[in-house]
Amino acid sequence: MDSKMTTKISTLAAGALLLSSQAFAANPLFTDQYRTADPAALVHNGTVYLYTGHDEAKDNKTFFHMNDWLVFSSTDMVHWQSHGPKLSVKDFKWARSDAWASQAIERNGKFYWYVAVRHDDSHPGFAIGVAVGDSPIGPFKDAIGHALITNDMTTDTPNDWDDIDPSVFIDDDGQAYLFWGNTKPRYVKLKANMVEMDGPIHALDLPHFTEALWINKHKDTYYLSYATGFPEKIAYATSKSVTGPWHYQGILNEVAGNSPTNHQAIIDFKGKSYFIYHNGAAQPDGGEFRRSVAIDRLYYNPDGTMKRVVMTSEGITTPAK
Ligand code: FUB
Repeated sequence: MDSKMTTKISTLAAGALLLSSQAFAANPLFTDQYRTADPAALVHNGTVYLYTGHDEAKDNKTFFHMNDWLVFSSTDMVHWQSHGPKLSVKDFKWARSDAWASQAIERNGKFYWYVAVRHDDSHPGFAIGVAVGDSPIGPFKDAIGHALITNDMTTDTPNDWDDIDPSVFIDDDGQAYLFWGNTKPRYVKLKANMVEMDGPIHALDLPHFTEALWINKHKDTYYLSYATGFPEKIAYATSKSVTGPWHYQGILNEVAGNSPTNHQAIIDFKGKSYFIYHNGAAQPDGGEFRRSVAIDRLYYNPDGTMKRVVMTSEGITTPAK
């Protein structure tokens, strides 16, 4: 959709000119139809599904205006298909507003999409709900008819938006975990049905944690990345177990252009690793409340640490095959 064909002129050592065509997905990725934020990605059957928030604020002065979530897909990280809005605050009868960050995951042929929304007055504050569908692009419906996590379950933070930014993970032994949080990072085990907690909520200790948890495993190491400070950079910690202890490894990504929030998804796809995030760089009106998703390569060091992300405007220039 948004990939561009360029004609590139490069100079050979001999001084001759070579004309070559190259497909690439420039950053930010989607600039025509939607402002997109808070990316989450799911690799399924040779396709990457990208689940994003949808910034609809008219300008960058007031606040987020977010009503629904969008889905895109790609088989090469360069050419993207838009599937449009696939889930909305209105699909959760108990929710009032604010379609904030989300993540989808597959289990036993069903697709569970965890979302942060503002609850109605019966449970003031933000909450985490879960929708379910039979395919990665839905249709999705509220899986349980009530929130999975409500603000009154976590009472040790001063704000009422601490229960946001869900990141879900299924470990090699089949145990599922839900991570989330603003100000304080937390996790809980999920039952195999993916829609009920299985035990107590645990608090994590991550330095200078703000929000935007993302958990991934690469080789034999678990990675917990998150937004730190404000304006936000992305930091990360590593562990040999999904439940920790977590070892802080420093900054992974600097503040993303023209956006004080930063929110990442990290995937391996067709032998390469990718860092998916948002920035406020879309012209002419990108910014704090009108963000757009961008993708750059992520590289791991031989010792398992991550190299700092190099954000580019070119984006992904080599299609994954
Ligand atoms: O998009 C709304 C909120 O901004 C998200 O939940 C945070 O991660 C930040 O990106």
